[in-house]
Amino acid sequence: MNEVLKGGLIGCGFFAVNQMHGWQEVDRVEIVAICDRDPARLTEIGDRFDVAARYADAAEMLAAEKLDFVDIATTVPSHRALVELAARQGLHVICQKPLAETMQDARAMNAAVEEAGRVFMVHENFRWQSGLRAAIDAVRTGKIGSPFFCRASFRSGYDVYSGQPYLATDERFIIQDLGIHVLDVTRAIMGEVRTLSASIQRVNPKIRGEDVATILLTHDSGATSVVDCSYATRRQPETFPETLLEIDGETGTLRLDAGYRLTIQSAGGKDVIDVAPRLDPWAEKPWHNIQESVVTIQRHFADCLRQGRIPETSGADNLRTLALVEAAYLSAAEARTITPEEL
Ligand code: NAD
Ligand code: 89Y
Repeated sequence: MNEVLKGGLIGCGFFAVNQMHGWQEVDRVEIVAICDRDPARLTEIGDRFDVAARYADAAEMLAAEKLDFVDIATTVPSHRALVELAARQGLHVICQKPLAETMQDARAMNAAVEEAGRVFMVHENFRWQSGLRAAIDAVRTGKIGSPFFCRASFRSGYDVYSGQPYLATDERFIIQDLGIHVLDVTRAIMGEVRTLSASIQRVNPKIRGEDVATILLTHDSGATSVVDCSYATRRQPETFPETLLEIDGETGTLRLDAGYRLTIQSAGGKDVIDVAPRLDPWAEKPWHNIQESVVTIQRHFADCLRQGRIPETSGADNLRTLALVEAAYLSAAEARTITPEEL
């Protein structure tokens, strides 16, 4: 597949700007049409990225345009209908997280794209961040031996509500929005999860959902992880949007510390590596970490389409991450340990 891959973007909101910039960085991919039911947002993105084909309705866009894939950048309530629409049109799909509001919806979406014989991938981009990817690769290549403990920690007081107001008003907040990424990274490093227990808190009285979550995982391997997330942590330096890691393996340890500093210690000695993300010309600190990972994950999607490969963060793979999110809410609600496999 040497020709240009033609994409249509659905949802022209806060994060879509990063996705549009990201596609501009990927060779032989072009977003030829965009869609948003909000005319102001459609105009803003259309003018900024010089896209002439603009639609208020996704079905109309898919009927009128000749596309290879759609990139769905809307919030979760619309994901299932849009993925199924794209599947009916025989298109490849890349969809934002959280993939769906329920496991049932997520399974139906996977089935729809599979039946169409197309590629389905989720924007699960944290595991593509430079620092987290370096840590994943180090563990996968045996630098610290078999890992038996992981702490994956995201603690911040950054104001995410002004850019994403729905985070303050949705019933679910930090696990569904942010913990989902940290759980996914933990899966990528430590393998599949056997049991999960979680406690959640709301510290900020002005929001509806939980802004603190502490999750204990046991893995099929016998290892244990702690995933802790907070948007109520007032500290300096403010580390948004860094996920910090502490991993103990049978022959060494790995730390990903604030400031993108990766330390790997083993019998062979100690390596301290700068894994800071690059700052693309269009990127903005402190978001550059996430912005770089958007380019990387979108490039992976395009590579998979061209090479006929299943993406690492495929829709099917993401069912396992989504099950951890559901398990965490269920565990917190019922104060019991959950086996995500059963969800
Ligand atoms: P947003 O509300 O700013 O933008 C969503 C846009 O989609 C809106 O303009 C809305 O009008 C449009 N829309 C909704 N349903 C539509 C439909 N059926 N047809 C056409 N347009 C429709 O939301 P956002 O903050 O940009 O977030 C979008 C998604 O990106 C969310 O799921 C969020 O969790 C995710 N996100 C991911 C990351 C990441 O790092 N992966 C970071 C931030 C946000
Ligand atoms: O929506 C979230 C995400 O996916 O990354 C950070 C974020 O923008 C706010 O928590």
